[in-house]
Amino acid sequence: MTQKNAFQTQYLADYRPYPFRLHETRLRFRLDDHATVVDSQLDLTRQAEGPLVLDGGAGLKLLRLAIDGRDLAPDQFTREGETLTIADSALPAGGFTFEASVMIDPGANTAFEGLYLSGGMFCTQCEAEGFRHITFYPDRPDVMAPFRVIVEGDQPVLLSNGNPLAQEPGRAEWHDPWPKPAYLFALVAGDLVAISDSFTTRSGRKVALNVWVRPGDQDRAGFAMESLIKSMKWDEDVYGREYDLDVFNIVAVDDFNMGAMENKGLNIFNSKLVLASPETATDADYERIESVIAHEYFHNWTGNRITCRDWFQLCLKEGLTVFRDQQFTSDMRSAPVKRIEDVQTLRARQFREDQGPLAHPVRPDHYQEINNFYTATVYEKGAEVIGMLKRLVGDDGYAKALDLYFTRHDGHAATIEDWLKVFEDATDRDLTQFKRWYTDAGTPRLRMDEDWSDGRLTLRFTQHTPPTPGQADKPARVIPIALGLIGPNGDEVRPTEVLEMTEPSQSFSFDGLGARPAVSVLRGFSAPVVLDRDLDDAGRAFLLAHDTDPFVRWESGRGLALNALQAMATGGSIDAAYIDAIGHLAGDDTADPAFRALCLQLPPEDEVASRLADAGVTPDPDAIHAAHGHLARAVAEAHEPLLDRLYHEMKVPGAYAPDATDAARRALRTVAMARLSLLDDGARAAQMFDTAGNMTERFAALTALIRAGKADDALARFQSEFSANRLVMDKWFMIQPAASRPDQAAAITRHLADRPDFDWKNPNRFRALLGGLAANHAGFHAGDGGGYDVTADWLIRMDAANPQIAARMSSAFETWTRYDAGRRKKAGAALERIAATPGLSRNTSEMVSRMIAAAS
Ligand code: B3K
Ligand code: ZN
Repeated sequence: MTQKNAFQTQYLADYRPYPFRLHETRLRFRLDDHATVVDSQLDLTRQAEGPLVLDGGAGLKLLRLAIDGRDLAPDQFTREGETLTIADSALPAGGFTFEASVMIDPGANTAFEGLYLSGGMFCTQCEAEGFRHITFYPDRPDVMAPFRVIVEGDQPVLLSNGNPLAQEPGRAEWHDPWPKPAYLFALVAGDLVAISDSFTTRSGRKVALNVWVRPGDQDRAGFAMESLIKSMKWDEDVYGREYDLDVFNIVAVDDFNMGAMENKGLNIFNSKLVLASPETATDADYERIESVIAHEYFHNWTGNRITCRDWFQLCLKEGLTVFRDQQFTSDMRSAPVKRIEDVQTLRARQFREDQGPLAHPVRPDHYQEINNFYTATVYEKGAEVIGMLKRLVGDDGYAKALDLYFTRHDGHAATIEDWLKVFEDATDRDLTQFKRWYTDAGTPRLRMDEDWSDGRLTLRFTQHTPPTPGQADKPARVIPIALGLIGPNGDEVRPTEVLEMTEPSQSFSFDGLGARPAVSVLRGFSAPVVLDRDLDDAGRAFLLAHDTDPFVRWESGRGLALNALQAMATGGSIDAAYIDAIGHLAGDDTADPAFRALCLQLPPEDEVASRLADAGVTPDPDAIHAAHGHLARAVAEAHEPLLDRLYHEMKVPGAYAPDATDAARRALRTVAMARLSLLDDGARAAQMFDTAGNMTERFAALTALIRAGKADDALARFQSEFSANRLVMDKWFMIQPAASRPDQAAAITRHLADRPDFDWKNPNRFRALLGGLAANHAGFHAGDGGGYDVTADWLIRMDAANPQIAARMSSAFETWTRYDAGRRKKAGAALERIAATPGLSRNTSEMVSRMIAAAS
């Protein structure tokens, strides 16, 4: 990828081990809003030639440096940029203790990296490279040590990693015996209350569990605790992994750059992923809380006990931990529904990334700013790659390989090569070709052609991966293709088998078939590829009705919808095949309501644009938006009585429960309501908004009212009812730009940004508003450039306060080269304006220069 900016690029090929071994880290914090003092002692031994270099940000005010208790003179060290180098002459030959005292200003830290204040509470975020803003340290994941931490401050609760030692008012001492890199360090101090429980591990260790929240939030923390206990049990049952400390603490904070962080024994969470009550959280929020609590907990083994050698290996912990949290959710809820949801996310985020200038391999080999690589490719595609591996080696092979991984690499910082080697050793397979999934960017296109003669079906597959930045030609990959055959009467004539494609082009034959079967291919989405096959609408409708694989059923309906939308967005008319087929499915009371709800949803407008771009057609966002509206309305008109029946029958009686069964009914009911509100001028939506006792239905109703242009009253009531609840107000800020008419979205965004409660430095609030606009495809890409402009204005402003958030949000522009010349000119100008901002961060600078490079 071309980079034209002043920042340095880091390369995987340049990895060198740290020349010192770190035996123990001792820290003492004397907390103060603007003058926190951090004393550190590191016990080191030289392992190889090379200077003692420590990382340390410009914000560290140096008070003292010493070796073995003797202060260093100014000529014994140099500080340059973000590094501190100690002169070799100051170091004893064997082991020694390096000491530093620094002063930092948490109250001025708006980047929320390192130690900062959130609503008066001290907290930390150290992954990836935040610890260097706390003190001088070898801030790299392959330097691991046990930690002893003393926290002094007048806050009632003082937390750090590991087990508590002495605790007295104003002072707490913690010991984490498990060697860990600095990115897993955490400290929290504040006025907090806990809901507490305990878990006894299968070997009998009793673990104290706490979910810490601000006073008043306790009644919304119970679901997080239940989720934690389920996760601990599941990891023992399925992966044989036990927890390894006496306490496990979770803390909810309001200002947090991401979802959550897996610090050893002290997970820190964005409060939106902890706090939930029926009145304030949707079913989707509950499901997400359950899965993120699990994800962070699972990191205790996949990430913490076994960490990454360097940040290029990020997918080693993230891909695997996402894969594990997906398995967990499948086990807790409905596996087919979870698989379809994961594929939806993958396509909406990762395929989109792969199609544009930000495409990169699951394991990148260079970066400027690692925080820009916490992406859908590293996470979600990283998980898909593990799913393929499991499919190829089978469940037993996978279990053997994972056991070997845990025994061989426990306590180490590992690489993707180490990961693949355990599979090779455990299963006797050569994974050289498979490794391309880690090193080559891009989504393969897989074409299937069928030939039928004399009872023999021949399937010819051809694969091709389009070029991505810096990678022009890509050799063939191993593609596991799960496949089954369905006879003309709807019976499965061959159950699922996995074909292993390894060549650019390859054929597979099936003999002895009485009649030509329908091919159910890529079952369960067995590989993250774009499948291309000549299948007419009747063929798709047949699979939607008869396939035994729920993913392919859903996919067939989606194929019909995409064909219809594509035709309508380029001047064609409404497609009856889709409308008929979807009616049959929606009315099938034997099918899971969640599955029917998923089938009733239309593919997102952005995905229609992507598909048109793939086919070489310049997408017109307004035409796609209009087609979307027409098709949704046509479904409503054709099936009004059925939708009305579902609206009534799917109402869940009794008290709200966030489980999959009830959530499924609400999903089908709310999608029926949304379709009907296109015909009844929002009447059913207004009724649902008034009477619903839970946020799932209220929020769905509010969304439908905005789409119907009837939301003024509901928005005002929602705002006055929830003005004191930040998380609910984030939904209010998000849905207005997201669901409003595209030609009004930018103006609505500007208007909301002027409100005093648009607390833009809070990442959730900022993401709600600007992310809401970005989610409105035709609104963000409005022809007058208004969506681009308001986004650029706010990215520039945010970059000066919080570079990570600005850089991440800049990916709203990642598809900009798909569109017509007029839009490209406006989006390009907005990107240039961001790039030209004086003092722009490395984070945002890298993102915009990669996106601008796509134009040339
Ligand atoms: N590991 C953290 C993400 C850290 C992001 C740093 N910019 C959360 C997670 O994936 O579990
Ligand atoms: Zn993670």
